[in-house]
Amino acid sequence: MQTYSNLVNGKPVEATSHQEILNPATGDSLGLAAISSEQDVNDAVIAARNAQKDWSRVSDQERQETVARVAQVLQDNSEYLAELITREQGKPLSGPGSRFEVQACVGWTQVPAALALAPETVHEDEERKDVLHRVPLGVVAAIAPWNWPLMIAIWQIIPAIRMGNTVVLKPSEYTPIATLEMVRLINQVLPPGVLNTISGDGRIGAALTSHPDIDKIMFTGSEATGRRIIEASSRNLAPITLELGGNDPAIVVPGTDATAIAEGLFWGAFLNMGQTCACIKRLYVHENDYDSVIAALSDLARQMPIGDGMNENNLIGPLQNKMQYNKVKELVGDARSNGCDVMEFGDVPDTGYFLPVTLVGNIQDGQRLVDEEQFGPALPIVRYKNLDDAVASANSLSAALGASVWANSPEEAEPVAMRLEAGTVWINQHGAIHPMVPFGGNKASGYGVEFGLEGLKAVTQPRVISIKK
Ligand code: TXE
Repeated sequence: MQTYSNLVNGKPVEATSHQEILNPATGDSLGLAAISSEQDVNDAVIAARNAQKDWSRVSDQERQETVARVAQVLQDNSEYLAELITREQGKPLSGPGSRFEVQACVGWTQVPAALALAPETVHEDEERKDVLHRVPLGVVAAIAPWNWPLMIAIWQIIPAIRMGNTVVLKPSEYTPIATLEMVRLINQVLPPGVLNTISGDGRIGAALTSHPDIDKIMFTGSEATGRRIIEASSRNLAPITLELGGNDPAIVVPGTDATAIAEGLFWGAFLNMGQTCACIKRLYVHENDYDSVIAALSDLARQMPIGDGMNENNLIGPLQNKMQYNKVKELVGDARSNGCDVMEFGDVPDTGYFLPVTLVGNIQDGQRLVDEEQFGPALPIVRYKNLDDAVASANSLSAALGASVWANSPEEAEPVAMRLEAGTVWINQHGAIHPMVPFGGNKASGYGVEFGLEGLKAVTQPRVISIKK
C-alpha cells in the first residue's frame, strides 16, 4: 500500500505510525498517511526556524519569483492534484469541484506573488521622518481543515512564505494525502525548510500551536478548536488569524424573481455539498415568494447528478467523513421529527457518505437545523412576513462570517445588506471570494482577515525606522 510522508527541511520523514485513508464515495483505500509524533513537531519547528533566517534575507523580488514558480508547479500538476482531492475529499472533478479547487490554488498563489508591501512614510516634518516597514513574523503554524484541503492550506501558507516567513503546516487528519502530495510537489521550487508538514489529529495540532517557538497561527476550523488554540497561544503569544466557519443567512427581498436567482442560491448553499465555511446555511424568504423559491430550487435539485465525483457527469459528491454525515443526518432528523417539510432529491448511491440534496421548509428560527452549522447538503428555508424580521433573524446568531441579499437590482438589496452583521455581505451572489478582497469573520466566526494586501499584512509585523533629520 502506498504511504505518504511528511516533509521537513525538504526531506521525507520516516513515521512510526500511519493511518489508512479511505475514499468517502467508495470506501476504497487510498493509502497510508504518516502520523507525526511530538518529536516530529519539534523537529519541524526547528527546521522552519533555521530556514527562516535565510529566507527572510532573500530579496523581495526573488521571493515573488519563487512564489510564481510555486503557482506554475500547481498548474503543471493540476489534474493529478484534482483527482487526489476527489478521491480523498469527495468533491467531484466537474463543476465547482476539485478542478475548480486546484485552479483556486493557482490563483491564490499568483496574486500574492504579484503583490508587495512597500515601506510607508507615516510621518514627515522638518525634524523627522518615520517609515513603517513590514517584516516577517518568523515561523507560522498553519492548521487546515478537510473541506477545501488544498485551497485553504494555500491561503495559509502562500502569504506567509511570500512575506519571508517559514511554515509548519498540519493538514486535517481526514484529508492528509492530497495536501502532503501538494507540499511534496511545491517543495521542488522552495528552499529546504521553508514549508514543512506534520500530520495527525488535534493532539498534534495542539503540540504545534502551543509550541514556544511559533510566531503566528493561521487556523481554519471549528469554533471549539479555535478557542483551544487561543488558550494554547498563551505559551508563545503568537497572533492568530482565526476563521471559524459560519451559519450564513441569505435574505430574498420581497418580489424577487425566483428563477433569476435560483442557480446562485443553489450553489451558494450546496457548493461542496454544503461543506464550505461561507455557504448559505439558512434562507429567509418572504411568505408571498416562498412557494416560487422552493419550486425553483426543487427544479434545480431534481436535475443534479449525485455520485462518485470521478465520474465527470456527477456534480454532487459524498460528505467527506462519517462525523459530518452523522451530524447532518441528525439535524435533518430533528427537523423531521418537529414536523418540518423535508424534501429530498436525487438517487443516492448506497456506498459511501452520500446524502440527498435536501430542502427543509416549514421551519423556524430556534430549530437546530437553523441555529446550528449543518455543514452539509440540507438547507432550511424560513418564511418571513417583513424585512425587519428577516434582518433580525439573520443577525440573531453569534456566527457572522458571510451573508447575502438577493433582489431584482443591487440598489434594492444594498440598504438591507448594510444592516447585516457579517465579515462579507454579498449581493446576488454568495461565497464569491476573490484573492484581492479581504475575507474574514465577525463575532464568533473569528478575527483577522486573509487575502489581498490585508492578508499579507497579517503575516508581518510592523517595524518603524524613525530618522532624526
Ligand atoms: O473541526 P476541527 P472538525 C466546522 C464544521 C464541522 C465542525 C467540526 O461545522 O462539523 O467544525 O469539524 C485541528 N489544536 N468546520 O472536527 O476539530 C484538526 O486536526 C490545534 C468549519 O474537522 O476544528 C484539523 O486540522 N489544532 C470549518 C483542524 O483543527 C487542532 C472547516 C480543524 O478541525 C486541535 C472544518 C487543537 N486542540 C470544520 N483540535 C470552516 N471554517 O470552514 C483539532 N485541531
